[in-house]
Amino acid sequence: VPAPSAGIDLKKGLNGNEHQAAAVDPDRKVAEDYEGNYQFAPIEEAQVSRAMIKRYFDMMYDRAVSDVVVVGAGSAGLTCAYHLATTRPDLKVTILEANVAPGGGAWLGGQLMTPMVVRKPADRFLSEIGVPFEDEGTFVVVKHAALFTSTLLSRVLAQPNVVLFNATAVEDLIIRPDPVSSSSGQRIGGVVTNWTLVALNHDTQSCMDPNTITAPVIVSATGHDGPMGAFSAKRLVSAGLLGELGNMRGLDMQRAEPAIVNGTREVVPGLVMAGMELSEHDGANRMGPTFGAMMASGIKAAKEAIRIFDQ
Ligand code: AHZ
Repeated sequence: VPAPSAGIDLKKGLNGNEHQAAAVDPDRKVAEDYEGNYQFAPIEEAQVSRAMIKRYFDMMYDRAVSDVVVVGAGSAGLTCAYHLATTRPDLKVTILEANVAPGGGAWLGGQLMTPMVVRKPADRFLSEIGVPFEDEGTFVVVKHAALFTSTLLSRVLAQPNVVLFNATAVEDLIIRPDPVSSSSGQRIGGVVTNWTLVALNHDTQSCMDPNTITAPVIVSATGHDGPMGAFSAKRLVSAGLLGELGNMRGLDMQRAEPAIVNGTREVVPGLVMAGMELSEHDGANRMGPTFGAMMASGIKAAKEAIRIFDQ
């Protein structure tokens, strides 16, 4: 760390990286001076715009064809993406999250309280990603759910094969005929996307067409029913691929957690369902504020996705 008021050689940049110097006048020195003369390297507005636009649209161009799309960046979706991306660095893992803030319901524990409870053996995942906890015997407690979510999110985003598009809603599924390999005669071949702010305004504007991402495997982890939740489960019903929703049952921690993990599977060819969305699909109990099943379901969904991809 340079001393306050030390001149910083822009040939090397703030971190000593040669590449930073290329963008600025190599002979200009700027001061990291907290005594009243802090200066920044020069920049033009268009450089800022182009720095974002180019990268964002390059990512969109590249991920229009992905290997696995994870819909929903809650605790189940993010765990799935982490396991997928770290186990298979060769796969293009694309996460779509309707909200601006990824994390779903995992920023807080129960009733807006901060500690997060995780039943064993799912504590192993906390250790894997480096989240500390207090051991209570059969379960562990993370001091703040946000410590889990922010750590997991940072680990996921650090993987070079992961791209996250947040503020982007899945509006529909790509459903193709597949009479050969599918007993239903159809398989899911991708997702239909739109900016969430557009998706929320379909009732107020004339048709605003969406975009698509194709992939051989989609993992849907959109949570239980709500303004956007249980998206794929509900779409499967309206598309005739599922008779009716099972509907989430009452709270029973003992039954709910294993039911969600063991039920995590390819529900329709090409579509794996994980997390609490499954409670709506299968009619499983809810578990309330205990998060181990979300992690284990995410890991199982990743294993399923890899199995399908490798078929
Ligand atoms: O914004 C949603 C959230 O971040 C996102 N999502 C929903 N529909 C979407 C769509 N396109 C893109 N159409 C969409 N994103 O999906 C995320 C779901 O996260 P979540 O935390 O709601 O679900 P989860 O299954 O990962 O975790 C559930 C946590 C719960 S709920 C519960 C109970 O009610 O008893 N208990 C637990 C542990």
